[in-house]
Amino acid sequence: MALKYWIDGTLYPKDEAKISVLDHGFLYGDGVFEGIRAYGGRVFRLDQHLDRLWAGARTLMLEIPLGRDELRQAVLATLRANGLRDAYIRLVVSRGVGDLGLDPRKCPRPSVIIITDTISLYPGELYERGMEVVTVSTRKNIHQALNPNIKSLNYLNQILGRLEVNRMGAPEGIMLTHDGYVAEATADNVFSVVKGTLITPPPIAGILVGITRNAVLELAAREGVPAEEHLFTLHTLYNADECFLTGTGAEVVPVVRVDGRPIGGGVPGQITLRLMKAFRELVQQEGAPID
Ligand code: PXG
Repeated sequence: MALKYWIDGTLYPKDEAKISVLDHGFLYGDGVFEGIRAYGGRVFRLDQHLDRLWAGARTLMLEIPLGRDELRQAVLATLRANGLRDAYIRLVVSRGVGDLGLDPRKCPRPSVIIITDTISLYPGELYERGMEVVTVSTRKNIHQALNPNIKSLNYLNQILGRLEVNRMGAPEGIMLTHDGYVAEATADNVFSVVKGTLITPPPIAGILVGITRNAVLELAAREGVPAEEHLFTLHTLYNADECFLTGTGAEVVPVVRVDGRPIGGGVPGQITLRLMKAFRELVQQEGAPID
């Protein structure tokens, strides 16, 4: 049976789920989105994803044409309609159809789209052996110009980074702030472990404050691993004992080499492995039940 995608209250077969070329999400990247996971019949941190969606929409003065609980229920209903229990969920709110100018006032009705599908993950071997990442020359947008916590439909900053990552044949890449501090990966947050302390860049680094990142900080506190949010350089990262990335798609993935420098022993570190295990347990325990 073909998957069905939800657009403005109607479920369409995947091949028929289409929006207008005059939608300003398409013409200008004017809109917001979320990537969410369901594990074993539960949606992980759905409320936090909805909070982030609504926060981005508020800044963009984009009125989401349904209530939070209605959207929450629509996500769960779309998963049920597709018989999905382990899934990747993409929520999109676009400015909607307008004229060819960029004025959002010409777009009377934002569109809401819910895509639920199966997820393709990094190969399992990357989680066992760890991944090699590179740094890219494209710097993060400065948050004074475009706040990265608006998870907007304009992802060109990250895509420019990803083009470099692809050319280097790596699975992910690290982006730096305009003044050269480690910020985040193209679709993941970055952590390092230095002398037993977890360090991750602060929001001021122009990062997306990831929901997986926050869950890992909570797990670190629970596990008694000290954690700090502060800026650090590539020199610190190259000399760290451990490194890992976090994201909805990636979950917690060990990094064992950065720009050709082995990190720690060149194998996934002990704290990384503990947090990976704790995260895998958490996603099975927590979350909004689909039925
Ligand atoms: N930074 C950026 C720039 C991101 O896009 C993260 C960090 C991690 O945030 P969460 O809340 O997911 O822990 C993201 C994640 C995917 C995918 O399929 C993920 C994102 C965007 C597009 C696709 O993993 N954002």
